[in-house]
Amino acid sequence: MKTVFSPLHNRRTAMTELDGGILIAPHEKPSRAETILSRVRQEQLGEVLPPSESGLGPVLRVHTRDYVDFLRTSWVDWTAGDKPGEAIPAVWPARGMQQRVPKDIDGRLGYYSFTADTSITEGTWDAACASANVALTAQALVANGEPAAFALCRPPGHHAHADLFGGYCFFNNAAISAQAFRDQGARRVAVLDVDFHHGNGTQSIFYQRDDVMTISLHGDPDLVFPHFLGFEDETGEGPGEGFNLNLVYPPGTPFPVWREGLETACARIEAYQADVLVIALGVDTFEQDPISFFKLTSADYLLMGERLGRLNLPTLFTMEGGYDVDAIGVNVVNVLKGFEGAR
Ligand code: OKP
Ligand code: MG
Ligand code: ZN
Repeated sequence: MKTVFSPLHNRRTAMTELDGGILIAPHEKPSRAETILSRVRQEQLGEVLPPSESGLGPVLRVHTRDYVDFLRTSWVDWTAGDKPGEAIPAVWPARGMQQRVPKDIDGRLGYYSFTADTSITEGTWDAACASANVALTAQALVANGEPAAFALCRPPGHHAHADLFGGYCFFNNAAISAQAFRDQGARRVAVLDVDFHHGNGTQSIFYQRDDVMTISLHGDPDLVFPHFLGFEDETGEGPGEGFNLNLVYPPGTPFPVWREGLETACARIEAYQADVLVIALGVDTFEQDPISFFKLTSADYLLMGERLGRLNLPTLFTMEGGYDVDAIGVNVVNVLKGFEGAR
């Protein structure tokens, strides 16, 4: 299958991630994308294409205008205040407080975020736009008849809500792509999130809708990020009731157990009669991942891909997490090769 990749991902090079009470070098770093790209080339997965410029139209189908404006201007606003470091939110409109957009940049950072782990930096806007363009270019390949395509997105997207950044995510590339499929005539779109973390942004964006089904397998939010969404009793709301599914697993979960969840997910997607499938592809389920607690092996990713391929749907893969850079290329390309082997 074809891969879409932009070197502009590199504009997202943060120095800081607030973790464990100190500022560490971010887990979500440029070498992640470069390692995946090398492996795609080494394994001759297929042609590697640059993105075309999609403009903000398709982004604004999912994200609010004020959020997009905030992201575009946040770095300039931050530096205008003579701040010495990267832009890190530190105050939020919590329970009992006003939900108003403040003028001051510190207030706006909190209003438009849900975490402090994701510092905004000079090139973040450019990279987030490039990442959305990568997703939309791969989406167009699938819409125009390719059986599958790989959007090598960076930064990732699945934690981003309509008007919130966090968890290393700014634009929700999977959601933007799912909406683009709908806008181009697909009747039912399924988004399956196999990243270790709950796809809270994607769930939230489509929670009240029945035209995009959202399913995520992930670590129990009682124990791990994003902590405040992703529980199994979240099944959708209003017209969306029954069109969201969360499959939650404990520390140490190995592939044979995780795979049962994948079977459940696949059965739901088949019953839904989806026209097209978006896979939010994170490989932080890996046994050596530094921030996660599942126990998948590199060989397991071949089997994961093979099962996804047997759904026999036009499929877009958007890249999400995975933080063991030594294995990320092998693991991602194993999913894609397993997928192609099944068709
Ligand atoms: C992004 B993706 C805890 C920091 C939490 C958030 C993890 C975001 C994962 N000290 N970091 O889903 O892979
Ligand atoms: Mg997930
Ligand atoms: Zn993740």
